[in-house]
Amino acid sequence: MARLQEAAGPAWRVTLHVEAGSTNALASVEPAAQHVVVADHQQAGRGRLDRAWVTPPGAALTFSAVCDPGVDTAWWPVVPLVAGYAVARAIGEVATLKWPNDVLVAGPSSGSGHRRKVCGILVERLNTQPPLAVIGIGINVDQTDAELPVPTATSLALAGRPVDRTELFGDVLRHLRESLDTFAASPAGFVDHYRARSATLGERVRVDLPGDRSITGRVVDVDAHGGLVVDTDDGTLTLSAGDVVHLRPGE
Ligand code: BT5
Repeated sequence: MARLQEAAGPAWRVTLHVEAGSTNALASVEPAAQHVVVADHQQAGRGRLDRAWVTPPGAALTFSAVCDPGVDTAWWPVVPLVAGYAVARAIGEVATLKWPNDVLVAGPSSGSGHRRKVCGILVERLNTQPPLAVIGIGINVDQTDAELPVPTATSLALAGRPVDRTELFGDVLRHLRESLDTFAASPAGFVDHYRARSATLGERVRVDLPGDRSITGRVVDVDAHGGLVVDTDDGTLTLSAGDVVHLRPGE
């Protein structure tokens, strides 16, 4: 525990749980800005839309950082992108972002450049005064192939990037604080940083939308409010939510 607090630095107050249901749920109970709840083993991790985030004991980094983004409500949709960007920076050049905030790295057997998800992020907004963001971050660090829940996942170890979990934790928090500060200083300008890390810009994609609809097209932009701009046969659409699948040639 002392190592975790030391890695986080004085800007954050860290609470460690050996086992927890969901760190996002725990962090929301008595929310306080700059508090980080960490689980060594998260047993009921939450994804978006009631999906599960599944990690074995001791192999992943699962935590939730509570913060006040310090921006007008209109800019809150960008907060998840800021978090994804911060994690990608902490992991290094090999990491790119699938819109809005999945962090991808090359898979274990992917000379072809096929990339897999190494980190998922769930941002929830609390109606406190001021409103606080609970930024839940799950990073696959040491998992073996057999320990990954889905074929689209990989871990840093499998991608040839072994890293100490505690060091990575400190790096992510440092980048998170830095990226949130950059964002708060100029919310409209943040997306320029994000675009440079995007694996989705320029790609042909299918986007599965809430409510069983999907669209296909080419991604032409991520706008200043974090929206995905897609050219489709029926015109240009700007999406604020959805699951993106990068299509391969011919798909
Ligand atoms: C996410 O949702 O990617 C957000 C995940 C956030 C997890 C963190 S861990 C700390 C904090 N506390 C929580 O309770 N949650 C946060 P989504 O985009 O909906 O992706 C979920 C989907 O990713 C699942 O339906 C699986 O297909 C896949 N998945 C589940 N576990 C995974 C893993 N360990 N690695 C990669 N993919 C996974």
